[in-house]
Amino acid sequence: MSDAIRNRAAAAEEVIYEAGQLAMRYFGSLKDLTIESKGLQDRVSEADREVEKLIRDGLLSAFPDDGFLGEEGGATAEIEKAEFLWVIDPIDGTDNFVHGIPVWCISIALVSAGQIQAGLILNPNQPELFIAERGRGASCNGSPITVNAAKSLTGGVTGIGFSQRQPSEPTLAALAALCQAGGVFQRNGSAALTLAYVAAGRYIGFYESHVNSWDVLAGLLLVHEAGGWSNDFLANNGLQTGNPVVTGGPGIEAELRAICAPIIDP
Ligand code: LIP
Repeated sequence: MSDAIRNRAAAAEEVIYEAGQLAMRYFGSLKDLTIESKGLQDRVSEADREVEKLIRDGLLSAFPDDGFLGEEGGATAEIEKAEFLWVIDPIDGTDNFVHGIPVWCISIALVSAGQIQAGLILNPNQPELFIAERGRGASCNGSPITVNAAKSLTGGVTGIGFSQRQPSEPTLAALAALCQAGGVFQRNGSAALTLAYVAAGRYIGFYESHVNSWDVLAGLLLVHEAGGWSNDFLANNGLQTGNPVVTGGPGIEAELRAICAPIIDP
């Protein structure tokens, strides 16, 4: 782990807590929140934008040469040339947030040399801070976490993601196969928080037929550093165009990859 990565991860930990305090202030006054639609069941509020601005200003003031890719504000110039790139979802689970459901989080990922080097996910509602740095394991509020040891899909709950931005057939086919295999599922509306829960062993796995990089990069590093696996999300320009995601603990890899084949190879 280089000092450049360590210093950035430490700075991100300070920034994410400040962002969490701002987000909770907005969450506590939803009646005053301006909410807009980005598309079918895809909302954004001033909370998303203001939290992302706080994170962007905090990180780029400390590391002005870094690149930045945020869900709401987009990308700084030529992110593919940035030695260090921040990938941010200011509020993942926005639909829960704007409806007063305390199932949302803030996700910050650091990418360098084509790999996710650090990931931080804060759920200020608990509060729980999940952190991973490549090669240094994963933790929740400072305690080490590991993926679930389930040996089959019957061994726990599989998280699923779904939005109207994607055709439903592949997701429904995988869902049917999961149920026929004796599994159960839960959609909580936040890919990032679901991935943090996979890393902590609370869900045995997760899949969604298409997500954006800002939804999942921090969570995927958490899962890998907690002993799990995933498809190669960054393949085929996943950073800028998104990809399907399937991930989980080692004991269910073959089974979950098989039922998600319609999603991974549509
Ligand atoms: C959400 C994702 C989730 C997806 C939702 C939404 P957002 O991100 O985390 O997996 O199913 O439709 O896109 O928009 O709340 O940041």
